Amino acid sequence: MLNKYLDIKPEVAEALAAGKPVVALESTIISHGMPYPQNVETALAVEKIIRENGAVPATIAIIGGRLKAGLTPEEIEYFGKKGLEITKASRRDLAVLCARGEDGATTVTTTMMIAHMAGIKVFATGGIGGVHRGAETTMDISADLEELAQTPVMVVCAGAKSILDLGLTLEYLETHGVPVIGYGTKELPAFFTRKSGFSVDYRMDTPEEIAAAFKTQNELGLRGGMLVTNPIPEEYSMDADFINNAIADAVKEAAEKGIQGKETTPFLLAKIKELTGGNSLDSNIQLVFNNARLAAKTAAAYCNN
Ligand code: PSU
Ligand code: MN
Repeated sequence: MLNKYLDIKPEVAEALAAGKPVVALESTIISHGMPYPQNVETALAVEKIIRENGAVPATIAIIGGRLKAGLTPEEIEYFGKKGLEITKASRRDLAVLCARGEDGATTVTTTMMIAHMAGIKVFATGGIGGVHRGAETTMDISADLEELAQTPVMVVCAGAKSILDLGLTLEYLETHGVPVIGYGTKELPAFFTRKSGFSVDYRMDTPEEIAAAFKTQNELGLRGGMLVTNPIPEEYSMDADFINNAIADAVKEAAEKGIQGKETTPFLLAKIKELTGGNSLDSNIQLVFNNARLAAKTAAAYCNN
């Protein structure tokens, strides 16, 4: 029996029933990750790219207390326009939002949860949350890592921004048994840049190879997801010093202002955008497109496997 709080969009339900590829997409990136109207334009363009690459898109969100696997263009517009007014929903928020009949923008965590309830295997986004710098005293570790540890959904991203401690993030994923794959690279990409100085666990060069590894993980009965990191295309990658200076300033300001809890990541992302201007937004959009292409091809390979 499907979850009584879950609504699967008919097109998505039909694709899943027919064993066709579906790719999940998150809604926090729409409401909290980019400004209006670029957020809506990007979300709609990402869906189009997924279709062009042979899969059905399912943008995930919570609307009026319903868990939605697949949004209409009108619902995407609604999320984009409301922006920061919508509650950023992590695992701990899910029950309260459903019980109250409220809206929620799903993070990587809740998008994985709802994708899994619906039977979707592959999810594309920009960047994931992780272990924050200074976590040894703040204990600020994103719930995204716990979800990767327990929910069998593949997350295709461009690595993580160095607003995080990338070394500690990798250690945490290792402890929890989450394989970290580099697409065409042995180096963990750092979102705006292709390099980070850290290594992934395995390099894979085709969607088929990634799909086969994830299928095997599922067939072995191993719980947990897989993190596929896809470097930003060279032509959109940013100057490492420029972006890292902006990140350092953002982290410093967050500490000075006493920003904490769920506000930390949105604050840092907004600050970096302010400091780096339109360039970083353009790069951000392009890397999401790039991840959508890889996720659609990998979902298709998973279904043919
Ligand atoms: N990192 C980004 N862009 C984002 C996010 C993280 O570069 O949009 C969002 C994602 O929705 C992610 C969430 O799941 O922030 C993590 O928030 P937190 O660090 O509070 O767990
Ligand atoms: Mn946090």
